[in-house]
Amino acid sequence: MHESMQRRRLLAMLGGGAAVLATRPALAVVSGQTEMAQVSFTGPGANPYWNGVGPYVSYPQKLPLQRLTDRPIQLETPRQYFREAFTPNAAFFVRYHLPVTPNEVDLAAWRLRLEGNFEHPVEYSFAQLVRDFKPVSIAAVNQCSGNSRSRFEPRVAGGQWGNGAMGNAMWTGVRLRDLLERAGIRRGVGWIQFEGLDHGVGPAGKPSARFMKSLPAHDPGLDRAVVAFLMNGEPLPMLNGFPVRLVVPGKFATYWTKHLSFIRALTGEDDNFWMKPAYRIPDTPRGNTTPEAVAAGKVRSVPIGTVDMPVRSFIVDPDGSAPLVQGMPSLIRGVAFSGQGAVVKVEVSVDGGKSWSRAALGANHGPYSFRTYSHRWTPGSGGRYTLAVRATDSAGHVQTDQPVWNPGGYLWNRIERQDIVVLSA
Ligand SMILES: Nc1nc2c(c(=O)[nH]1)N[C@H]1C(S)=C(S)[C@@H](COP(=O)(O)O)O[C@H]1N2
Ligand SMILES: [Mo]
Repeated sequence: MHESMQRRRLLAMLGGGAAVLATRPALAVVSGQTEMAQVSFTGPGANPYWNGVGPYVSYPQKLPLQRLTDRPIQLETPRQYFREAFTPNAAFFVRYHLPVTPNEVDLAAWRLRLEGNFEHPVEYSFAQLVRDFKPVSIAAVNQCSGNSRSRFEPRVAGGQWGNGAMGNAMWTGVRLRDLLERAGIRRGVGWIQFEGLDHGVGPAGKPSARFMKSLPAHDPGLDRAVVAFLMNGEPLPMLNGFPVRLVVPGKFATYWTKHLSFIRALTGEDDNFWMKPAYRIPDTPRGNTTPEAVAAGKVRSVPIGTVDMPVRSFIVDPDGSAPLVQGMPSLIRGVAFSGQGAVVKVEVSVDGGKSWSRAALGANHGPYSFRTYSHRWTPGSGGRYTLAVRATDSAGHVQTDQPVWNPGGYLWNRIERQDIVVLSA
């Protein structure tokens, strides 16, 4: 949609009685048609499925997604929605940490506040954000730090996501730096903190915990960051952060604060629970360590925001649910991305990773987006095959077969495989 049309629609929404968007996630519907058998894979092996194994549940503004937990709400995107570069808003995964999340936001009353050590602490209405700044759009992948955590061996605590705790969207909004520059960051400010509207009893047992995340004031991620009011050209679904969320292209989703309402300039380091001990990775190559090293207290940790997302690629089709047929052309396809440099190459293997062929890349939507790939393959004989895919980014990172292990279950990016059967013709 044309940008000025989007702005007109948003402003119409402000004035036109639809200022309150109600969603009521409490009225979630378990879809009888698509609910899967409840399988459990609590251990000891890694999850063998592409997705996690929760039931399909439909929340307001959402298609049936795979539910991990309801309080806080965690919903995983099923595999088939990753055929396209842009993930539909209604299928986009959902992750919260606190049980009380907004069902509605009154746009007439809502404000984005810049407070703390700014020269000019200031607050903006939704209309001011839309009207008074030059909007920008960027395609970027929102991926949970714990995406694919259920692959970890030995298993680790935390949401047992398959591969569906990620999604790509075209985000439109205001450059974070424009807001920070107008407010003026005072000398001595080290960190910028972000907070949304959700709250409730947190893991530390505090009854009114808030989810707060901070990045260093000079982090290059903040130069790319956008305070987004549109997702794929539409207002954000409530569960994805209506009315605005922070988008930090290249960084893990934990920094992409939903319902963003407070931006704080801090002089000291932020050591709230969500910065320490949560969301930290070993200060080692690939964030890799061992249970033994952790038990021995030998692992120095840093916030996961210290790194950008490592390169990954996924097989969406074929998914192993039906056999292919000897002599019949088929399409191996999926998506790839990296937070550390644009995807420049995707390779596909039909022999479990022994030999590789270069796949064709789909349209380029910028370095932080999903890039689709496809590879036409005509199986020459019947039998069992293991497909594999690996991507390379512009910084030269290539996916490997080495798994990663850390106690948080973060940074998984091993080469993906899919077993399939080919029928003899
Ligand atoms: N306000 C708020 N923002 C948040 C979170 C949260 O719990 N509260 N979780 C973060 C994490 S860890 C993830 S993975 C993403 C999930 O984004 P989504 O729900 O739009 O998919 O939101 C991030 N932003
Ligand atoms: Mo996350």
